[in-house]
Amino acid sequence: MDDRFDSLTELVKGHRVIIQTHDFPDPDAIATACGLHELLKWRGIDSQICYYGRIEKTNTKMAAGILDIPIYNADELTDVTADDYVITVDGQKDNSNFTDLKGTEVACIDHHPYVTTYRYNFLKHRIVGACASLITEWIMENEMPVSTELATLLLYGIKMDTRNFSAGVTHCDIKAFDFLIEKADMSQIHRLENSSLDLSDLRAYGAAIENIAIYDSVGFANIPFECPDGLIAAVSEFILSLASVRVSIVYANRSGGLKFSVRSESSRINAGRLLHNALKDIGNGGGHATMAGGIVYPEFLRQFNDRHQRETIIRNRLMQAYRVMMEDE
Ligand SMILES: [Mn+2]
Repeated sequence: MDDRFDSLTELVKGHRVIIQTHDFPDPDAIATACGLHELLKWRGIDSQICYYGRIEKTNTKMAAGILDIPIYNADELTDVTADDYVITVDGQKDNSNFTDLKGTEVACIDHHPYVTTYRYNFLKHRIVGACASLITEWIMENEMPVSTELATLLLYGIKMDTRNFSAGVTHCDIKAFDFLIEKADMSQIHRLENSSLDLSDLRAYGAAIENIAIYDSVGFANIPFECPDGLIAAVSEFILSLASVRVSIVYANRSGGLKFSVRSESSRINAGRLLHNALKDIGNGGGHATMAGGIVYPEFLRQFNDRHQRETIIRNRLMQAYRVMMEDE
């Protein structure tokens, strides 16, 4: 299948087009969706952007406001029918973070490991640092004029998903950076980068710091209340910044289950595989080599009355999976 932008426009022309990001979108998902919206508009194709969940973090909300494009909560789009064409961005249909929208998924633009068995009519998929880099590639190939605002948003999305060009960076991301850096408003990016914490976020950091435990080079921390995915991930990054921690595992309550965020700076530990192996049968998990997410199902947790007992079992499973991977090399 060819992944040229022209092929996508051929496919969607004459249909109502909806761009769906993953649930609880992050800056990369927002940037990708807005970039695609602008590309389509440039070719005379109208589209609407939507997501399920919420836009949770302050900096993501700020990013979503950079361009004057409405971004809908999917619940607001009550008139979607099966005839409408959906393009999923920064994720794939049937991913656990992709609530099904009523329309027909015809195309996917994504940079995560390809796991869905769903057959799209069109696919632009490569493992690169950020999905926004794939959109920037299309902008460059098609020589679309780029506004300062769009360049700023795309570059911010790429910086966020590559942890400032330090994780999962590919040639594609570097080329996007090279193209966007001259066009973006760097002072606005600086402002976004320094608006990542809400006062309420500090509660989660505080709770995690209270109970952090380190085994070998694995740092565990629990946030003992419900909190947004992005915040769990941010706390996980924070724990990883400890010199003695090479793999951080942070988890929080999630509708009766436990939500996990894992970060790895060890070349021997693939975070996605670690979570996948450890949570088999009791939940599910997966993701990239350096960052991963997962969940332990409420059904598993309900077998135990004692919170510490169940958490010990889960930590042991994770440490077991960790040791197996360390010995594998
Ligand atoms: Mn992404």
